[in-house]
Amino acid sequence: MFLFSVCLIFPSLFVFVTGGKLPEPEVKIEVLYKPFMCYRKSKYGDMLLVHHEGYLESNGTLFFSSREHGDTNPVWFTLGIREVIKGWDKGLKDMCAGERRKLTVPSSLAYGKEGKGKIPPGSTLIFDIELMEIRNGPRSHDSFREMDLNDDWKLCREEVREYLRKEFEKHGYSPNDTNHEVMVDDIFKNEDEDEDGFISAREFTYQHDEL
Ligand SMILES: [Ca+2]
Ligand SMILES: [Ca+2]
Repeated sequence: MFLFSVCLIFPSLFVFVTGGKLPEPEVKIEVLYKPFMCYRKSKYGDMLLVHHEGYLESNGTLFFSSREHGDTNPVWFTLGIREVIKGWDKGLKDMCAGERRKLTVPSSLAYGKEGKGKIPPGSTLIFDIELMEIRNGPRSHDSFREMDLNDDWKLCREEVREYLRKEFEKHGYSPNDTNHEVMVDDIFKNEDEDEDGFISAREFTYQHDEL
């Protein structure tokens, strides 16, 4: 299959010229409990283990509880890579293990106009979330964000090539090494699991081989 991965690396210039982005709606964060001791706070790229309940703001219906079957089924996810709804990525930063928060998430940062399952279209959601544990993510979120030059949450060949060029330059090698193309091929063969011609944040974060 021929994969045509077009990639505009610098669209931010265009955004600037056309007057900038509209402000994104915010998540309302209320801290329900904060432990006295806090050794580390959650940051993008960390893996978080949480218990949570989700309610519809409109009528208070509980649509999900990880404690439905006792305390045995908390959920792991990686913060900041859109593995979960945007409202969680925004609302669970700088949180201590043991902390409990109430998040009020507008639909545009949750399931939007379509809704999902028990969640009707356009629903504002309320979550009661307890952070049980924080672990280091397998790969740095920061390095992904650094490589993703056009901020579209996926890496195209041009971005990976640019990254290699900079890395080689940093270590004093020729920036025009033709081996780079072979390396880019190899990287995509290993990392682009769904073979769509891009390395998504998810594919990047869960890979084991270092770039
Ligand atoms: Ca990109
Ligand atoms: Ca992919």
